[in-house]
Amino acid sequence: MAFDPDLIAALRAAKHIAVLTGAGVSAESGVPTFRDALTGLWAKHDPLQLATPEAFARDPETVSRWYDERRLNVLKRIPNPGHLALARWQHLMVERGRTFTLITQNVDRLHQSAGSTEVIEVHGSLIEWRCTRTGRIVECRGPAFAQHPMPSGHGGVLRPNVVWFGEALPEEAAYAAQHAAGFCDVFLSIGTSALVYPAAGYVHLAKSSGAVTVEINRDPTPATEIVDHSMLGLAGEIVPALVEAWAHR
Ligand code: BV8
Repeated sequence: MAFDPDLIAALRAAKHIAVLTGAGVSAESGVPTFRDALTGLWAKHDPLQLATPEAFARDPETVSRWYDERRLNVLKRIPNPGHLALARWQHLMVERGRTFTLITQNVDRLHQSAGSTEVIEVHGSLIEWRCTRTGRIVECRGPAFAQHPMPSGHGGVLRPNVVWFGEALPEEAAYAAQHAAGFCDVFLSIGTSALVYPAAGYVHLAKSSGAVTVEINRDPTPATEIVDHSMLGLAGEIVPALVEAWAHR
């Protein structure tokens, strides 16, 4: 796979690289992308209507079932070459005394399974659930919940520790993501429809801060016309080839 020499030169010169990933990076691991997440049983629901605090308040059983089903699916999935290449890239950058910040909208923890560290999860995680009364977070790696919603044991019920539409991003994650986007030399948006804010704004922040911007995505998105380099295709194919091209002089 051939890459624009200017892109490779910019990546090799970069002291700080920031990456934002979306569901497209996990698609090849068998995790439905956010909008496909409703195939089969969930075809009748609109994700924007399910992934909200109002939906959980109105119909906690349906929302709890949907998230528990998604949780059980991601627990069965393994990282794909795209995840593994990003983890390798981070370690090689650190070895070279440079920084590599991975920001993800994904809630499946596959980046961490691939070996990425200090992953900034701007939309939380399906593996963590939290008590609606105390806010206490528990990791849930077990079988399907016996009840929907599950009692937390602390006077509330368990909700997924994800960011729903209309909810603020976790403060620390939002700050770290914005800082990385504003200070990087190269920003890559990979496998995301670039539709959901504030995450979709990071590529614009990077561009206005003088970074070289890159998009790797199966389909064009609103970000496609503003980035410096756009590559259409599968993350599991393009990302490993890009890291290989960057690593070898
Ligand atoms: C906030 C976690 C304010 C949950 C997600 C009107 C009313 C209410 C809110 C708003 C509004 N207008 C705007 C807003 C703000 C809203 C928003 O942006 N809405 C959009 C729809 C317009 N944002 C919010 O509400 C955010 N919060 O604004 O809070 C606030 C401030 C202070 C105090 C209180 C409140 C919170 C947004 C977070 C929502 N949570 N996920 C869950 O998972 O259930 S969003 C979810 O969808 C993802 O996390 C992601 O962010 C988003 C899009 O998903 P993608 O990852 O991009 O996946 P998608 O399926 O869309 O696309 C996949 C892409 O991959 C495709 O382009 C495809 O081509 C590509 N692809 C597929 N396969 C491959 C591939 N590419 C490469 N290789 C492949 N193999």
